Amino acid sequence: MKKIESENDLAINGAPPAFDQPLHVGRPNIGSREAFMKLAGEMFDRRWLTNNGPLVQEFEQRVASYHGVKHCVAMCNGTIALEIAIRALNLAGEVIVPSYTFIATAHALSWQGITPVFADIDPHTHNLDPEAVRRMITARTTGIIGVHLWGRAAPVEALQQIADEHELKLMYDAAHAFGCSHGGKMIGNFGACEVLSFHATKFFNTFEGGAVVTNDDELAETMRLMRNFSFSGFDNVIHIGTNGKMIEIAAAMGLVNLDAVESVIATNKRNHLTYREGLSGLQGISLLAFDETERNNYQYVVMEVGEECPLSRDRIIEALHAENILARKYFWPGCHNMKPYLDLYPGACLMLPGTEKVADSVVVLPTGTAMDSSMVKAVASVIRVLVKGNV
Ligand code: T4K
Repeated sequence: MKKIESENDLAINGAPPAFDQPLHVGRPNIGSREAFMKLAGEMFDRRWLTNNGPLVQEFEQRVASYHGVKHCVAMCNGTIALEIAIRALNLAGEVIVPSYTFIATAHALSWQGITPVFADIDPHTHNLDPEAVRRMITARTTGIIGVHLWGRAAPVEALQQIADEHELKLMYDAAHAFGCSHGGKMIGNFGACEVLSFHATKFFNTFEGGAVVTNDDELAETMRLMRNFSFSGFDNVIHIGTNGKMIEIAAAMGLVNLDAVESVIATNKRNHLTYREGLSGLQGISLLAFDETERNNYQYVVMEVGEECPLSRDRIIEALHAENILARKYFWPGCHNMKPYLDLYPGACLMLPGTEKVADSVVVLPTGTAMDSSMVKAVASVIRVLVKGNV
């Protein structure tokens, strides 16, 4: 790691990069390897590798109790979990979603012939704007999928009110919100159900994995069947199903990582505060804040580059990449600007000014256990030199 003190130290000006090895936004956090190997050994001895094994069952119970929710239905990834929740809720026709989200939120609908209708976000929160949701309701609308972007809760009370008024189903893509709360209540307890992702790049991972959490007994049972081809008993299939099962080795990783989850959150919080200090007072640069009265996982460090910043967002990204800091433009350019949605709604950008603004201004910075404080300080000092030097 090289010190960056002036413009002459910057890689875009011909100096060697600040870091020898690339820094990634989604570097996995990995708990005790010994504990993982022990669970893997026991799994091999049992010869039970998938199909609702004991590790998956234990994992489900621990995730449910961590979120204070009745049911956790573990799946092979967050996208399949979204698809199964959507199908179990009988969503059809049109479903309102934000465009400012990972493409999986929209794809999970389109994959089953449902039209995602994009509502704008509030540029201050990056989450759905309830008034924009109201504007997109038509006779074909059957539901709303809110996203708790960056782990900060969507406007759950307002969305519930809209859903109740219009008799719409409401569920959440909570892929970012493992371990977060809203109004003191853990995520997992809002809407009909909420979908978690345990992908390797999430702060809590099961290699690949996901789950639907819900307090609805019937819904949970339907999803349990659907993730296993809808087999009810040995030779009896009762409705359409798929293969969405979590495997035992993924649950083993989850159990081990659950033991480490509080310490990972503490590291993320420390990194967040170190970035906040390192980036303070820079013209046009701000860091998205978390409500400290809630539980947060701090897994995304979201920097916004405003119009007053002397450098463009893309120039900052280019300069960071030259230093081996692989910052990301999540979720640029917005789902509505990617196919097939671009062809479906060619004029959508006019309806989504908040989405366009935020998608053009965000830089997500590396954090997690792969980043110590000195690395975070070094990334912040690169940005300081860049912005102050106005290169
Ligand atoms: N809804 C929302 C709101 C989501 O954000 C996501 C997933 C989903 C639904 C769907 O859940 P899953 O079906 O994925 O469970 C990554 C993840 O693949 C994706 O899971 C995640 N959101 C999204 C925000 O980020 P990419 O395209 O950015 O991945 P990639 O391959 O560029 O990796 C990101 C960085 O992490 C790279 O710099 C490399 C590094 N990395 C990655 C992996 C896999 C590592 O260092 N080690 C690794 O093992 O999508």
